Amino acid sequence: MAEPNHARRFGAIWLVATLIATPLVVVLLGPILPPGKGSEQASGHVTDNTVLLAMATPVLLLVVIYLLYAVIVFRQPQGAALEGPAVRGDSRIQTSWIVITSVLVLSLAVYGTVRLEEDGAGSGGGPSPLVVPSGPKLPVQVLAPQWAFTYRYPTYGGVETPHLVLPVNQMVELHVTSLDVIHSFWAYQLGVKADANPNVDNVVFVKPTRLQTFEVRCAELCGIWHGAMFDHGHVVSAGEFATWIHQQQVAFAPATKVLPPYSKTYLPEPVRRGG
Ligand SMILES: [Cu+2]
Repeated sequence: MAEPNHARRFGAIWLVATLIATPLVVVLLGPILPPGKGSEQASGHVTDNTVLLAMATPVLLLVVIYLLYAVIVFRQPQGAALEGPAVRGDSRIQTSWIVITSVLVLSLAVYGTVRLEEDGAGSGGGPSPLVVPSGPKLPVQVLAPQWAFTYRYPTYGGVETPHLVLPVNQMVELHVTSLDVIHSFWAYQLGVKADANPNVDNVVFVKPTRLQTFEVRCAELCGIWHGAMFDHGHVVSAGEFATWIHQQQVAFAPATKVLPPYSKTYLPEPVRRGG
């Protein structure tokens, strides 16, 4: 009995499975991928995760279907000792393996670079980010002392607040810095993560696109209460923000007076407190 053309048969099964599964993955799983669509940057992450998943689906199918195909079709008959043809030295398989994997990896590197270059993708861009979004921006300084973030609003008299509140649909320019050891500011639902290093002004842009409560965590081991460096922030309407920031200015007026003047970075906290 003549052997069927396994490569062609397997290729056809894989192609059909890929053509069915990849759109399903994009349509059904894409919308529920993390971190959700809480900001323009977070929505960008969802898009990126969808692209990665769509590219990974044919690869996963290749491995799983080949495994099943081999188990079913290449099963050793009872009592027989058959040897298949050696794949080693097959230049077609070697060439396509190297070409396909190289194209996949290099195209992902290009895609990632382009996406980062477009808007910073919610990551810290250092003191002078390569790309600065156009239009008005609300500057907010994120201060990371051990073990609670605080927030300073330089355009509102430099008031420093214990919680982060942001107006919706407003581009925010976060200036992340530390007053002691290294921390990392991570606002999960906003798709923002930026290192907080002492003496460094790490700038990250984010535009929240819906009213929400989001989580803020420290994402860099920073001492014994690192795990408790956790808080909730809020995205509110422009009107609510105006009311809130005014209340903060009034409530913290005595504290604002004794704070050091607003600056991109500060001396370490013990010096700051002792001033
Ligand atoms: Cu920390």
